[in-house]
Amino acid sequence: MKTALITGITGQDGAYLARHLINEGYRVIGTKRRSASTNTWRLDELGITERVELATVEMLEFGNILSVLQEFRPDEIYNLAAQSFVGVSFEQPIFTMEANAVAVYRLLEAIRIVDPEIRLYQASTSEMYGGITTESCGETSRFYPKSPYAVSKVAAHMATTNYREAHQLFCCNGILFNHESPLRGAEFVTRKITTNLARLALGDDRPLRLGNIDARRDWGYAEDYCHGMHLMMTRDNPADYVLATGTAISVRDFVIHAAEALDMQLEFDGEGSEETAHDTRTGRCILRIDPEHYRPAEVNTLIGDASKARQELDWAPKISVVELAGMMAHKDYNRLKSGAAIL
Ligand code: F7E
Repeated sequence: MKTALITGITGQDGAYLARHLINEGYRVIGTKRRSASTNTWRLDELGITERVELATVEMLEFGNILSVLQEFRPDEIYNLAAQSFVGVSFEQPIFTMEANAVAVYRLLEAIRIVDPEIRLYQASTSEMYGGITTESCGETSRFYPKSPYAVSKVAAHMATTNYREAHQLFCCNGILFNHESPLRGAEFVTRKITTNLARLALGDDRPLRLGNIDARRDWGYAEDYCHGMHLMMTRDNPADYVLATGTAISVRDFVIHAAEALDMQLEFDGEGSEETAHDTRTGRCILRIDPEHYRPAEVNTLIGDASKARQELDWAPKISVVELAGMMAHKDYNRLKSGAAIL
């Protein structure tokens, strides 16, 4: 039986990946930070809370990481723990660098000391490209990070590549474009949209408030992407792979698709921060622009080219962004209707 260690197991990707690895016959250890209460709602929703073992690890403590590797001797580590909010990284750049980049050095050093045969998946991100182009980005495209988050992820990406080359560790960077699901955190734009539209569909009259609705992202379904992470770790040789759908739509279009799934037909009026959207069927205001959600530096468009993953991993996304918006909107509607809290 192989053992996988997942840092950040309580997040969206950690939960889907844990379920996948359990189904593949792995023993799954998940790390969590020391705190009075650990929120396992995603593991609970997937019905796997009792099937994973949780270990308390602080990624800022080298000794802590070292001892957890010595104790569990994992075959594979999936490093998903991060300060993953791009907007927050402008307010907490130093913590973001510590948690997302220096922590990766700790992990790489711990692997080198404990057992250089341990395989590492590092969660890289499309944010590293920074939207300098509207062309699709692949593994060799130039990085131009536009936020402290993206800078930290470029550093982690480069460190991972360097340990692969300098110390011959089996480590892969998965450069994942935006990936969403009903388990996405409610602060990210897709889930913010679906939770708020579900609330409006159930009669609440406070409009959804968004920032830049013309930003375009290549949104895929998170579960598909977690299968891709595992495929990278099953190769004979380590390499980096982009996972993406190859299609980008705007935040505005995501709102339209999610609204349609809840029987709302939106019409937009006005411009810039004065723009609003109403439901043509009821006349109700559904969306307002709130400049508070604008970012100091915005990534306008991100589109990924996953042809290497298609060819070498036989990986392809199975769910389109329209299906994804509908799935998330319906799930949030049903959650709210049954009185469940939005987490
Ligand atoms: O923003 C715009 C916002 O926060 C998407 C993380 O998983 O994916 C994620 O990063 C877009 C941006 O995700 C609101 O300005 C408009 O252009 O959902 P998001 P993100 O920043 O793309 C990458 C791949 C990661 O690696 C990250 O960890 O939507 N937007 N209005 C808004 N965004 C938010 N959050 N809230 C708004 O009200």
